[in-house]
This record gives sequence, C-alpha cells and structure tokens, in this order.
Amino acid sequence: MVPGMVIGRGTGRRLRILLVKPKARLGLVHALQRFQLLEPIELGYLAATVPEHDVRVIDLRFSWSEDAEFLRTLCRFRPDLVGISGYSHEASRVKELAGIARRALPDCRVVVGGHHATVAPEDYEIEGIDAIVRGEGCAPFRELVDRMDAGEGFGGIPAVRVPGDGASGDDDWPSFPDPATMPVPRHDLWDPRRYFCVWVRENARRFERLFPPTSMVRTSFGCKMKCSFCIVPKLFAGRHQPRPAAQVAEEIAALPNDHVYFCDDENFIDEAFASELADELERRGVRKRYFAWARATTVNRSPDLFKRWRAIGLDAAFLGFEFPDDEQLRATRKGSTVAQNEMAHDRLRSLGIAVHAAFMLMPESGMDDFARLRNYVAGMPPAQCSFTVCTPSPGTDDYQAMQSRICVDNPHDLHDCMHPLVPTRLPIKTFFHEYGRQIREAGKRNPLRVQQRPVHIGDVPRLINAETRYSRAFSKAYKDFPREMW
Ligand code: B12
Ligand code: SF4
Repeated sequence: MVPGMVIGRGTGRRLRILLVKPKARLGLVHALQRFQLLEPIELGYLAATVPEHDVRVIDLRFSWSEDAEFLRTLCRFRPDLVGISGYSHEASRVKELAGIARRALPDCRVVVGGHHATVAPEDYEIEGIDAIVRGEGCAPFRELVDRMDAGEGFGGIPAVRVPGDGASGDDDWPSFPDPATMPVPRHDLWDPRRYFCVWVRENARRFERLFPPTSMVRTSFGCKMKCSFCIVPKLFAGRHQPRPAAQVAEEIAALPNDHVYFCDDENFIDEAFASELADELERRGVRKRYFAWARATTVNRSPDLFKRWRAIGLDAAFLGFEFPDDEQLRATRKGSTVAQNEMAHDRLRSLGIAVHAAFMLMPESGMDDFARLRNYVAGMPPAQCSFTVCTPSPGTDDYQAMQSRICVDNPHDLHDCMHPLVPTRLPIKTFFHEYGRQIREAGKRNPLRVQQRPVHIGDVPRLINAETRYSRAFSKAYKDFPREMW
C-alpha cells in the first residue's frame, strides 16, 4: 500500500508497464553526464503508484544503440502501457520512441510526461501518443492505469491531455498536490551502483573516490522566489511544500548508496522543516553524505542550520550566483546581491561545506563580458563552477518575451540551457570558444585542484576522459546550429 495514496480500483489483472528514460540528443548533455548521471527518480515515483502491476524501467542513457535496445525490450516484455519521460531537449527523442512503440505494438498505449509535457503539451499532439500528462504525474498516472485496466478511455482526467480531443481541462497550470499524498518513490527498479555524481568537497581525504554511487531524494517541492528566467515559480505557484520529514528520513535511511543528491529546488528555505529533517535523520542514526541546492540568502539567514547539516553530512551546496553584477541580478529578480553571494560562499566554506557556484552567460555576452566573468571567478575563493546560458524556460514570461527573437527552427531541441536560442553578439563559433575557455579557466578554482589532493588512482583516467570530452563537446557545439550562423 502506498502511503497516503488513494489506491486504484484494480480488476486483479496484472498489467505490464514499461517506463522509459530517453537518451538525450545533444553532445553537451552527454558530456555533462560523464560528471553526473542521476537516478530516473520520476519513474520511481510513477512506479510506486501501481504496486499491483508489473513495472520495469529502462534507462536508455546507458545505451549505445537506444532504438534497438528499446525495440528489443518492447518485443520481449510486451508491455500494455509505455510511459516516457522527457525534458524539452529530449522531446524529439520522446516522439521517436513513441513512434517505435506504436509500430512495434499497435495495441500498447503510450503516455508521456515530464517537464516538456508540462510546459509545451501541444508539442506532443502526435499520432503515436495516447495521453500527455502535465505536472506532477502520480495521481494522473494511477488513473490512466486504472482506466486501461477497466478498458476505459483516457478522456476527462485532470492534467491529462488526449491528442485529438482538443485541450481537455489542461489549459491552466496543473496544481501541485499535497506532498503527503504522494508515494515514496521506488529505488529498486534500477541498479543503484550505476548512478553517480562527481563529489567535490572541502578537505577531502587523500585518494577519496571522486564518482561515488549516488542516490537521489526529493525532500520538498517548489521555491518561494520568483526569478524571471525560472519555471519553478509557475510549476509550484510560488510555494515551497515539504514532504513529511519522517517519511523522507525513512526513505534516506533505506537507500543503498551512502551519497545522496537532493533534487529539491531549495532544500533549506523552510528552516523549521530542514531542522526537523535533521532531527529525524539523527534520531535514526543515518550517516550519509549530502549535496543540496540552497540560496545565498538562505545561507546568510540561517548559518546555524548549515552548521547542523554539516555535522550530519552536508558536503557541498549548489549556490546560484548567476551574475557577478547587481544590476543583472536585479533585472532577473534573483533576490540576492553579489555581496550576499560572496558572504554565503565564505560562510559555507568556513563550515567546511564546499560550494558549487552556478553562473549564467547571456547570449549578448561579448568578449568584455566573458573576460569580466573570467576575472571574477579567478578572484573567488575555491568553488566548483558551472556555467549555463540564460534560456528562459517555455512557460515563463521571459520566454514569451524572447519568442520573436528565437533564431533556430526547433528551440525545444536545443533547450539544455547551454545553447543560446536567440542571436548571440559574438559569432556562434566564437561564443562557444569563449564558453569553453570560461569552463577550463574556472576549473583551476575547483577545490580539488586548489588543494592538490591526490585522486583515487581508479578515478584518474575517468576524470581525464570526462574533462576531455566536455571540452571537446564545447568546441563542437556550434555545429548544432544552422551552418549560416557559424
Ligand atoms: C534535479 C534536477 C536535475 C538533475 C538531474 C535529475 C535527473 N534525474 O537526471 C541534474 C542537476 C543533473 C539536472 C540536469 C539538467 N537539468 Co535539471 N532539474 C532538476 C530539478 C531541480 C528537479 C528534477 C527532478 O528530479 N524532480 C523530481 C521528480 C520526481 O520530479 P519530475 O521530474 O518533475 O517528475 C514528475 C512529473 O514531471 C511527472 N513525470 C515525469 N516524467 C513522467 C513520465 C510519465 C509517463 C508521466 C505520466 C509523468 C511524468 O511525474 C513525476 C513524478 O512526480 C528540475 C526543476 C524542477 N523543480 O522540476 C530541473 C529541470 C528539470 N532541469 C532542467 C534542465 C534544463 C536541465 C539541464 C538541461 C540543465 C543543464 N544544462 O545542466 C540538465 C540536463 C539533464 C538531462 N539528463 O537531460 C529544466 C528543464 C526545462 C525543460 N523545459 O525541459 C528544469 C525544469 C530546471 C528549470 N528551472 O528550468 N537537473
Ligand atoms: S532560480 Fe532557484 S531561487 Fe530562483 S525561482 Fe528558480 S528555484 Fe527559486
């Protein structure tokens, strides 16, 4: 029985359900996945809603020949229902996989969900797809399975669009359910040792493993802030909703891996909840290592909370620095300043928590902007840095505003927050050259390099390989754009 969930009206028939995580098309995403490849937890959530059925997960990110592997699995398992998840940059692949399933098993129903379905459901209105689920998928998925089981159609389910039926009740943003009504996700449908995250921390031990097997946990949903480029305020109506702390602690305690990547939008914004979760973990004697996302303003407001979390295993925190410039931070309604970002960075480091500093480039960035950001990062205390290009998500007002300037045929295909979608000030080849240089230079500030601690011998070739491929992917990324833009 799934905690809190309304259990369906099953007929006793055991349906075969195949849940699919697609492989991305873009080289930059593949390169990123050499540093970080995390569990398909969204599929674990869906699977947990239908415990009486035979559910399998196929993660095509590991596959060298994904269409053939998908087809093989379809032919062997012969699912009654295929569910495919996808971000926007994966949407074309999702549609191709749906087509493969339809041709191989014409009676099998195909449903899609995930971020792209939520923000651009119309893009999935194609013949091979039977239902498009928007927003949080557990309750709609349960209902879809029940309808299949009962031999009924998919029409009229809240947050579900049926291609060909016209927009069926999904015109508004789907509302997010009470997290207490959601199931605990299944983590047993994949091999937990295959998923990892590069683990950078302050004062790491010599020869410590750099790519430990990592599990993913979500403790809360949403964020109270309203950064203009971000879809999260729309997805969760500007609210932050924690899960029941005891339930999260139980989930963490039962995880097979010692390293945990929290996939919340902000883990500590609700101080009372974050303290309660720390209590629950402590009470159970859970000893794991954690990586979490936090806002600089939260760190500055609640330093004691971070001290507490450091004591129970918080190794690193992801801080959205975004820009080294207050004016840009104000323009995007980030709600923090450069000085606040720097204060948070110092505070975390003084507690022994490593910082992952995330910056954004603008398509309009010129040589002077790249140089300014490079200099800023070179002068920072050690941090693991990442850089994205500001590409507002479909569904945000910023996306609406930039739509008339979009310069590629299918912007969804390039929506990985690393490809600019509007004309760049620099020629696109030069833009990516500078982008790659930015990453290489920032790599020198990584705590791993600054501390010069010896890496585990088994990780050396892996690290060199990941860095080489990452760098190569940036030098080739301009080729993802039409030739006339090179
Ligand atoms: C954690 C996270 C990551 C993790 C990886 C997560 C993973 N499993 O691989 C990391 C840090 C690696 C990452 C990387 C990236 N991410 Co990310 N990430 C997130 C974050 C914060 C949470 C996602 C998550 O895991 N949620 C937990 C699960 C349980 O929820 P869920 O995915 O929403 O799934 C539910 C529903 O969507 C639905 N559902 C999902 N699939 C399906 C399928 C079916 C059939 C059905 C019925 C329902 C359904 O039901 C699920 C259960 O509740 C979101 C922001 C957010 N709040 O959503 C951004 C987000 C998803 N990421 C985004 C992006 C752009 C990226 C990157 C491209 C960015 C980059 N350059 O680094 C990369 C690419 C990664 C990739 N593999 O393609 C965007 C996606 C935008 C879009 N329109 O596609 C988001 C929304 C961030 C944003 N603010 O714009 N990300
Ligand atoms: S960017 Fe981060 S802080 Fe801003 S709204 Fe999105 S999740 Fe919240």
